[in-house]
Amino acid sequence: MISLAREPYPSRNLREPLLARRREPVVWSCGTAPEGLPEGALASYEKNGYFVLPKVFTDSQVRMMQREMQRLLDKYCGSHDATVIREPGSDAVRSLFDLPTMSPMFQHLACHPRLLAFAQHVLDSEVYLHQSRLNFKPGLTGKEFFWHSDFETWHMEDGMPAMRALSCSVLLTDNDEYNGPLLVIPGSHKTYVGCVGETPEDNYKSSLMSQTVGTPSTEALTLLTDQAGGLASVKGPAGTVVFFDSNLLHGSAGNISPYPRANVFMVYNSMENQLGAPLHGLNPRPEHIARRSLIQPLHTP
Ligand code: 6CS
Ligand code: FE
Repeated sequence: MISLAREPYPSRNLREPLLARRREPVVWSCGTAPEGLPEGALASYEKNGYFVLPKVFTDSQVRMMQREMQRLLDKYCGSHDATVIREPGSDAVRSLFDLPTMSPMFQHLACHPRLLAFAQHVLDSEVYLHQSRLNFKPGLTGKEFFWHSDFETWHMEDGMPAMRALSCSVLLTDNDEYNGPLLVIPGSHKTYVGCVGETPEDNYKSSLMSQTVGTPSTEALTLLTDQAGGLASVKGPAGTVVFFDSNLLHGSAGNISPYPRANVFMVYNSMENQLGAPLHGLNPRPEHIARRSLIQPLHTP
């Protein structure tokens, strides 16, 4: 009798929320840590699911990236291109997806030696960009990102097989307590939260503005926050880099400060973890959200 492989991370077709234990390691490599990482960085990342590297980029490098960000904003602010996501209830640009196709500078950023070395070490393989985006969270109009696990979406809607991906956020503005910094539940990356609620057709057309499907239950959020001993906010000056695991529960509040909270997000996926078929018969999401074709490993220039 051959038993069918059970789905290790079920979601979206559940009658009630579910918690499952993570099957994969957090840090895949057992080798020597990449150069330049502070002592204990990988242990902290393994335990908490995220790690903050302050001021990786100098003020002049940040200014260069801010000018490039403004160039892209000016170019796309009136565009109907699918890579442009607007804020709910306003025309303000919320996100720009697929940065390397828009900007050689952000393609170069994805191959930055310190960013790439961290991703290749943690994922213990060559890596490629599964997704990239600029989240602008404009002052006064930037709305929240409710609690979610990116992996839950990427597993369900993109067919990402395993938790062998990570996000790298480069802060292009200061992220402080006023402008909606990233909030995380430390340690939540070790528990997979299966969510109730069917996935609508073309869900991404609304979920990137406001996610309502694939969001953890109140009980799950409360339990994992209790276990963590509380939430953490990821604050830092522009030029700071934050790495976080694909399954870490995170979100961010709306920005009612008059200043933007603009960050680049790049998702490094292992070359051994390329996308398969989405679950529940969903149609694959577009390439600018989830890369499927022409996949080449990233290398430092
Ligand atoms: O659907 C996605 O892939 C996106 N959704 C969120 C809220 N975070 C990750 C990613 O940008
Ligand atoms: Fe996310």
